[in-house]
Amino acid sequence: MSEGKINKTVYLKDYCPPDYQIKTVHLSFYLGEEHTRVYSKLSITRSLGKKTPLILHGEALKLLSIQLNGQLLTESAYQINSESLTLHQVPDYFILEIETKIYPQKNTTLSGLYVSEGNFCTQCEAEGFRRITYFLDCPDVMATYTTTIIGNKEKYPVLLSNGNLIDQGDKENGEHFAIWQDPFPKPSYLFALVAGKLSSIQDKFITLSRREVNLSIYVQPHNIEKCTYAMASLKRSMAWDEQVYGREYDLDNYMIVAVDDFNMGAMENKGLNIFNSKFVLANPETATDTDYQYIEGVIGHEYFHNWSGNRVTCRDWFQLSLKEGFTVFRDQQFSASQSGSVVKRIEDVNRLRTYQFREDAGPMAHPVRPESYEEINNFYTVTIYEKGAEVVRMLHTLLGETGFRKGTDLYFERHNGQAVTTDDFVKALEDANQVDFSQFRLWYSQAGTPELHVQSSYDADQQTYSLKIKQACPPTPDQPYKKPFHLPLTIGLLDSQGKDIPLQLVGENNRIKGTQTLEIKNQEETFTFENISMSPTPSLLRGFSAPVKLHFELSDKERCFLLAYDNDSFNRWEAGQQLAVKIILSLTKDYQEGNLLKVSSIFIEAIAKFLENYKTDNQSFIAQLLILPSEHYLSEFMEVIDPEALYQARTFLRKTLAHSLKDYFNTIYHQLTSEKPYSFNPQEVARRTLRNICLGYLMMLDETEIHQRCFHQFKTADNMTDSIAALSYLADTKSTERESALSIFYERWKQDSLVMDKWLSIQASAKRDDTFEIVEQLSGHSAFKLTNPNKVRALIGTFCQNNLVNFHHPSGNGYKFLGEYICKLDPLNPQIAARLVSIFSFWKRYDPKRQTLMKDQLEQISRSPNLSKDVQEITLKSLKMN
Ligand code: B3K
Ligand code: ZN
Repeated sequence: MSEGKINKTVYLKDYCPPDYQIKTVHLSFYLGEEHTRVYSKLSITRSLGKKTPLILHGEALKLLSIQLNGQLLTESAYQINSESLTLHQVPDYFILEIETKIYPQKNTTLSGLYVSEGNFCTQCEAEGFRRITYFLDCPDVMATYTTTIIGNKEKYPVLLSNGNLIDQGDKENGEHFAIWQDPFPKPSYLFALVAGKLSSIQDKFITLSRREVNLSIYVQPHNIEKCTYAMASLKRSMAWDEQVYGREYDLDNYMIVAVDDFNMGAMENKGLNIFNSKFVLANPETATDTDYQYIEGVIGHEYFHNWSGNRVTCRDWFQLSLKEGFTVFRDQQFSASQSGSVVKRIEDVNRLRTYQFREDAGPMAHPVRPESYEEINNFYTVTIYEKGAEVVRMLHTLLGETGFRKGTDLYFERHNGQAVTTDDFVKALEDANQVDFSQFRLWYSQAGTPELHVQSSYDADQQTYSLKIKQACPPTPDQPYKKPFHLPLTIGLLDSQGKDIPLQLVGENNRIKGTQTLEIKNQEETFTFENISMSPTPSLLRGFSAPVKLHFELSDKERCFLLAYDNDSFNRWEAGQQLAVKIILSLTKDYQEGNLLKVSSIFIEAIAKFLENYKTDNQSFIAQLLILPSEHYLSEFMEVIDPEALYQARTFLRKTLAHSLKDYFNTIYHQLTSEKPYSFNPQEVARRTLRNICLGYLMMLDETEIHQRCFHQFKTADNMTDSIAALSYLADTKSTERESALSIFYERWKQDSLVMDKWLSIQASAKRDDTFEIVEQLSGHSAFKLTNPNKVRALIGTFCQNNLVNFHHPSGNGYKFLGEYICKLDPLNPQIAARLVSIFSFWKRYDPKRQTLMKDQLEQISRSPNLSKDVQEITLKSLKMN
């Protein structure tokens, strides 16, 4: 364990409303080259009858002075340690003025105030504000902020903070100032400041009530041409939120700033979002279709937070999913509405089942509303975000579109300006619809992925069909027993023609056409449908109506039938995935046992049918069908994960498909070639995706002619999507084209940091046997920078997280490499280091030899001196030492 420090656990059950409230905050920042001085003036009220001392949070601060009601305090009047400032004697209402000194230029944690590419910016969520000044840094302390920024005019011509600009002007010595005022009370985590040399694009949005909002996107001057898509996405998000949720923007300005050094995707600071430049900057030459989709999604997400997060915020950090789960659900709805296809749902479910289900079954498993944490930054997880969104989606399904909207209207109206809980959210939905969600609330308090076991029976005499459903949820670290969940199970029954049979439950009068949602509440229950004249093929969990694992026996023939006919597109895709999972897992077993590998023709024939109809069928759907389940996803089905066998099995299936369907792939590849210049719209995205997937299959054949074709595509493409697809296939080969392509790409793009991230990650994901050595070399390359999270994710993250066969090489080299990087990174940026530790969290899922090697690394990390809270929590929980 690290020297002497033991992390403190924070418990939900200990929550108390704050004894003091801060009503107004006046901040002045004197930006300097070596340090920055922060002057803060707070008006503070003590809650009635409270006698406790005032304890302000503060970290990495140098206190210069404190005044209470204008009186300078001497050192005996307060106590200070590395985390707080305590004042024992304070009146009921008072003004506190505090001056601190901070070092943004040296701040590599990217939390608090820091410098990225010469520009100042902030990141305060969750607890970064306390690294700027002493404060009650909790979300239930809401104040109005007035912020003055003073800095050198030439170095920092742009000075921004939340709200409205109320004054600006020049000062002496080449300095200037700006004063910003945010009229809406907000928690400190939504505070933001930006100062630097930035250019901007401007636009306007007229709200429903005809108010004009000025929109600006600020970037480094050389990126000014790359902001138009982000701006268009913002305007679409604003219109969508008005239309679908009746939510209008509330300030006169909405500003977005892009920075290169950022710990996550973006931050929803009130009126002044700060973004990782990866989610703002795009043009066809540098950004892929996927980048464009992410930009739209993240811009939407941060914008939607203005209501679900900012106007109504969280009472405490245990309620994080109140804003994140709901906002992810909103951004998923938004993105799906823009592309109009099932692909968004497929991608979201894939992410959930691959990463969240794994988290739910691992040492860091926690409920959507956790009971405790040591370091809150470790709880920005797939459970809070993605499972949280599924929980909101189930509420939406149970209430229907109209009922859900009634509920959210009441929620926003009732809690506007408040810091509330997930319980308040559910209560508003209940009250608006007169329903009882008490059992449903278990989704917030119980961790683990429920499993549904379904059995069916058909009674030809009675013409009835029954589904018997049992649910169970496996134990998780702090919760050995679970109560049954309340969940929506959406189903359909297909007749022999593949048409949905109208459904009527025994004893109910109404006959529902097609899809019906059953409400499951008990550990075991049976639903019987009548007037079913033939034994149907059931389509269960349509649209993935609940975040559960479904166990239901289907024959391969039945799966192929669903794949061909199910009118729920998600389940059509799911039937194909299930077939592929079954085939790959059985190939994996054969590989392990040294048997000959062979693929049955039924799957190949089913795929061929879709390829035949590629002109008329939905191309984006066919593309999804051709993407085999990932090694990550497949590994969840294995008792003991064998990365090598999985990789070989999956590759074997890809090669088999490539050989058997070569002619289709060739034809489609050629037919889908287009001379039109790049444009980003659903049809074109589908065309490019399908065409590039065909190329990927053809590249499995490892033929010179195809290598050349791939190289040709790489060289001639007018857009990054086609160019990078080709490059990534080449990077996997040992062809001569590989080296040329990588170096052409490097020479062309070496000045563009985001494109260089792609160059790094493509090499890190290559399945070649020398990838580890290449990654090691690249970690010393000038394109890599340890202090930049995007670079760390691109190289180290990609190799260790996405290149399973190489990272888990039995030599343990990959593990050692990761262990060393975690230790190097932790003193610089604990949040990013902790993310990397979680890769080791699943060590128990592997064979004993790999287990020992990974555990050794975890133990070594746990022994390093001055370990951060972040890394310590995940390391020790993974080792189960606390
Ligand atoms: N709310 C931020 C995440 C902050 C993460 C702090 N470690 C971005 C988002 O979810 O919109
Ligand atoms: Zn969010």
